[in-house]
Amino acid sequence: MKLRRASAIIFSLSILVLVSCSQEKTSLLIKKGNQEYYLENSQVTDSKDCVTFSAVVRSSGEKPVEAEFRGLEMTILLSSLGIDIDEASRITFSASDGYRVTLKTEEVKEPGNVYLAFERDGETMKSKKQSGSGPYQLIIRKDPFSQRWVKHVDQIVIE
Ligand SMILES: Nc1nc2c(c(=O)[nH]1)N[C@H]1C(S)=C(S)[C@@H](COP(=O)(O)O)O[C@H]1N2
Ligand SMILES: [Mo]
Repeated sequence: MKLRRASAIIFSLSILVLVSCSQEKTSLLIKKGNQEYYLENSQVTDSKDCVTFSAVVRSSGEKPVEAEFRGLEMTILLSSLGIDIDEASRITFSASDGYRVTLKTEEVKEPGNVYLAFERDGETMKSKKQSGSGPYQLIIRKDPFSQRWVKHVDQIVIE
């Protein structure tokens, strides 16, 4: 009898572990020198600094469309974490699929240009697995081409 109860407990525990592991984690790593900041999804999406902005999206094989995004301006996200970029020269955005883009700090500092978005047209951006561009996408509003709009950003390195 005891053995049966024990195996029932072990069985339910393993189900619990399986369920929690199958959930996609959407954390973001920001690095500067030996400083490392792991951000949980809610730290980004519930930030008081979130804003809504528009940008023209150019997806391969489609006409450009204006979309409404929600996210954080990069400079504001970094300063809210206490990360100073005044002495930095470049910022690299890497994605889970290996795609990566490096921007000069000056470009990131241009007001109203570089954002990290998590919502498009009122909907949470889906992950690569769910064939979306999220959960985070780098938006460079002044860039007329979208090659540098990194989808599925999971790491930001300041150098
Ligand atoms: N993570 C990631 N981001 C990416 C890419 C990619 O392959 N991986 N492709 C880039 C290119 S070449 C374009 S044109 C835009 C738009 O890609 P889409 O047409 O697949 O939406 O995303 C850019 N960002
Ligand atoms: Mo492209």
